[in-house]
Amino acid sequence: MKRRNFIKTGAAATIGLGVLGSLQVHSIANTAQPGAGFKLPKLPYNYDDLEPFIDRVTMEIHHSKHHAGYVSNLNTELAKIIDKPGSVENICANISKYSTAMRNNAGGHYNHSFFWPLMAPALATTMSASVNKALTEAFGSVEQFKTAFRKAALSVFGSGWAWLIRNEKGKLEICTTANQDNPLMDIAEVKGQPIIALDVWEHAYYLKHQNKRSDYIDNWWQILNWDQVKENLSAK
Ligand code: MN3
Repeated sequence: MKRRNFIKTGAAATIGLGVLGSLQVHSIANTAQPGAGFKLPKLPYNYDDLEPFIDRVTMEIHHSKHHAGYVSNLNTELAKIIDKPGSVENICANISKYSTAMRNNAGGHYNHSFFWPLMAPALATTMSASVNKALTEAFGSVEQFKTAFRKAALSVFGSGWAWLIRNEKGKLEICTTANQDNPLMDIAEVKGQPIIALDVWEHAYYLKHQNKRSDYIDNWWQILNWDQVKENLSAK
């Protein structure tokens, strides 16, 4: 193989190799394509596959406009700095060093990349015994977990996210973040490894549910991808 071809192939093979759970990390530092930047990940389903719980138009705008916007703005911010920080997780872990625009857009890219695979067509997956056991041990029962998660998601004032994380002590914990912050960020009040994430920005539900965030949350359990939860739980 000619050297030039080898470099090209090597770069292509490296993109997407950084994996956290099922999150594909498109790391600038790891690509041999200067300026290639982060890319909008494809959804693992069609825009209308989550109907009737999340409508097609909401999914299309959310992915192709909102998430795409975070990716584009993140690449603009990265172009301004000389030392390329690598993966989006690495940017988040050191977010206090960067601009507010980096914080909003690196968070936006990570959070949505993590969120999309956590959904699947209704009843496509069921909760495994191991997930049931982990949630029951941490929260008393699966129902108590859902109640606590719902309460947390409803408590977010304005825009933000609700999370189930494995915290720094290794325990499962529910927390929330404002705007596009996340628990990977060094500035986060509660830090840990995300396992479940729920976007409670109005752009995630307003067309269908208007102001009724509680309806959106209650519907969301129907399309939660329990296989992905299991994978995230077992990720080290
Ligand atoms: Mn969103």
